Amino acid sequence: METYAFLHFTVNTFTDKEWGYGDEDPALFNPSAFDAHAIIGALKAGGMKGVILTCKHHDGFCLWPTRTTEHSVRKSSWRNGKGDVVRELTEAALLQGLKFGVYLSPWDRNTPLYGTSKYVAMYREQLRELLTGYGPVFEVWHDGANGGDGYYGGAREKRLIDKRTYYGWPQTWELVRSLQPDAVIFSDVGPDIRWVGNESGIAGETCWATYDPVGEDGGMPAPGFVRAQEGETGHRHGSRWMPAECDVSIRPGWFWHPAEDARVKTPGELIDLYYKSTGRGASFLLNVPPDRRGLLHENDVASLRRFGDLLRATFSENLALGADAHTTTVRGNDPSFGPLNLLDGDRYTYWSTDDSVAMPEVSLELQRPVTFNVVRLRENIRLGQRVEAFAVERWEQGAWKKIAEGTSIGSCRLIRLGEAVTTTKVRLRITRCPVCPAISELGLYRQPAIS
Ligand code: FUL
Ligand code: CA
Repeated sequence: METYAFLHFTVNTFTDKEWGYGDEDPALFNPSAFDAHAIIGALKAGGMKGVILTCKHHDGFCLWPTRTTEHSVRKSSWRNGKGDVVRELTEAALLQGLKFGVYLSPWDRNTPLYGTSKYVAMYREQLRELLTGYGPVFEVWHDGANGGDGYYGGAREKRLIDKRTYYGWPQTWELVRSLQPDAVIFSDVGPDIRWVGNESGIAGETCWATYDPVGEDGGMPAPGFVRAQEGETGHRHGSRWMPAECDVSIRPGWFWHPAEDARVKTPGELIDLYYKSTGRGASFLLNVPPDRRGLLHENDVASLRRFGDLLRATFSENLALGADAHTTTVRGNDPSFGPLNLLDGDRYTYWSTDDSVAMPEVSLELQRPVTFNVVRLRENIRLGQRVEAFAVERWEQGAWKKIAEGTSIGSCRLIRLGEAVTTTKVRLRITRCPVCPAISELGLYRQPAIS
């Protein structure tokens, strides 16, 4: 999906905190003008294809009227205790064509049950409510944070759990599978997609979808207990398919704080992050926190919109369209593996070669001189990540001249050139690949100036 949004919203929005202790009065949650349609509309203008909501953050307050605890919107003053943030957001998302995802914090600083097996049952029941009551869910997000200290029904103490065994993750994942088989499950250890290992929104310059998470002590890993840095690049010969997701906030904090209204990332900074996440084959999960009105702040909305406009302006036209494509070799001389598949806008039709040819070249002869500053490459990701190194060249004064080189491609590799180049021919050389490549796009684009 490449780009989707996070919404961090709960009692913290009203207490100006990042982590609530769990003793917050539910009445605090009282957005004055909550408007799910406005929030979803602003995310859509920013090019977001889905939205993941903190249905419950570490403080334990539930944004939907759960049957599992009293600590929810039902006890709040918002909509006289009859409101349901999850309901309103899922309906607005459905209407505007965004997918919906669930963040449900495994750590719960409110419930007295935390630390016992009864809490694990409660957590699963909360998941069951969210995964059965609100339509399709595209992603389930399991955080790794467990700080220990909390309210815990009044005990106000430190409770430590064994991150590897307490939650019984395999069983919880089975539950998600049975209720929402199409949802991808996120955590530090997958099983479907992995944390990239930082909260700056940046994947490794080389980034593999394959990965074998390792525990902090070199042994068994668990959410909140991994050698996180290895998530940035993944492992070339990893045994599991677990692409990276890059989460980052549009502001310094995850929740809205009045003091950060002037510290919203600029469209240029967002574009930069897009190239360093989506452009390295990972996905970009951008947090935009609603304020006390229950709306996205004007500064965030403006930045998002400009970001979305820039992406649309850049990628709406592949300047290589209409080019003649030449290659020394096509798999089985079969046109269905021919190089025009690079230009058809379909990320699963691809150019490939015979099994014996792993490092081929393809050149595009453009109909007229074309000026571009972005190159987009894609592999047919259904056939795995094959390429380990490539070079892009342009034709200049009767010779090929290298303009870029890189390593992994994956589902999307974006190359930004320092300055725009104008040429009539472009060549892609696969310079390291253990098997025949399966390339589905070679696109040339022009990004307009940012301001
Ligand atoms: C972290 C949490 O502790 C933060 O509050 C936030 O939700 C972030 C996305 O994940 O682990
Ligand atoms: Ca294609």
